[in-house]
Amino acid sequence: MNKKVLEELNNQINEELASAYIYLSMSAYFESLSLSGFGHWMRKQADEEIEHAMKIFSYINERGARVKLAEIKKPNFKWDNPLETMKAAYNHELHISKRINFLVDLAREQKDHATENFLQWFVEEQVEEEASADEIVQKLKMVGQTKPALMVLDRRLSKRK
Ligand code: OFO
Repeated sequence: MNKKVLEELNNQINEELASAYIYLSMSAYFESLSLSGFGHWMRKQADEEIEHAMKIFSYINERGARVKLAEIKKPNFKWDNPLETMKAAYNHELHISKRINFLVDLAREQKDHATENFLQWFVEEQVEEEASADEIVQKLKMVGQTKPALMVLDRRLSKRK
């Protein structure tokens, strides 16, 4: 496997695990506000991020290359309010989308067609990742300081499978 592509795929494992860490921290923050529906949603999000990391982990192994794990960056501990937390989640997904696009460009440049093809799943997934975080940001903007509406949204988020 091309050296640069391998290095960046390994970096992406780290990015995905760091995403899981960020969302777990957000989950704990929401739990501390007694917003357990939001907390649940974030835990599910963290589970998905670990799946993303493991997809790349398996792919590298399948290609006969070597997975190299690195330190995971400490996530933020506190946010100002639910809206700011969800905005941070949305911005984080924009960052991850940029990373995926960069990886696709790199695979293309290095003529690694298998990796370019493998990454298409992530390209699609990022559309969904951005949309689901943004949807909650928009709803929180509508809810504003209205507590009952926030509780309704919290209940809705608790249903995430
Ligand atoms: Fe792995 O998509 Fe979110 O970060």
